[in-house]
Amino acid sequence: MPFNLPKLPYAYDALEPSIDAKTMEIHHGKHHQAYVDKANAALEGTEWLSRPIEDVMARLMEVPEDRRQAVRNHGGGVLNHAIFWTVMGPKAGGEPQGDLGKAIQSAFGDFASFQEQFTQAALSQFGSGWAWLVAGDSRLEITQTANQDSPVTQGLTPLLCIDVWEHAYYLRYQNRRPEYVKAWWNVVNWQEVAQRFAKVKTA
Ligand code: MN3
Repeated sequence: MPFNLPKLPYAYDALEPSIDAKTMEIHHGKHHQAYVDKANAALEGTEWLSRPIEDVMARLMEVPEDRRQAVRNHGGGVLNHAIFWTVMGPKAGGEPQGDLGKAIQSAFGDFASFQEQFTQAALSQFGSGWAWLVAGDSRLEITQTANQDSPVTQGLTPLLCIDVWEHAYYLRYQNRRPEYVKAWWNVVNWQEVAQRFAKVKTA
């Protein structure tokens, strides 16, 4: 069973004006699709294709060496984008409540400090990559990955991520990554992030 392109849980124009419909259409329909196709090609004929992409990326070092770099790049792209779509949504934004809100306060002081540190991680990632809020062994952390590397490969559990590849924002924002990141906060789906966090807590 090869990897599939997940259906976007909202319309391409649902994240306007923060993220424009054309960017979403190309990002999901072309970029994410290409990662799916290339990951499938990289693992063709192996049992790895029957596993969830999370497992494949968590066990990347066990993937045969001659296929590993392709899986790192394209399998990472499959997984990272699948997470990215779900942690955004229409009528979203604001601040997390409940257990997640408390955990963020306890790890970063308050929400504003968290937001500032996460924004800094998104802006300071040189070139293509991602900024993440992850759950480590016992605490929440902000981290960055280059290219399509996944925190899952480092044993971390992704809760929230932002894609800072230029393809994620160039049509509307051109080189103005700070404007993209600022607008992106308005589409963060904290309910989804909280659900991810709840799973970590009960695991
Ligand atoms: Mn992307």
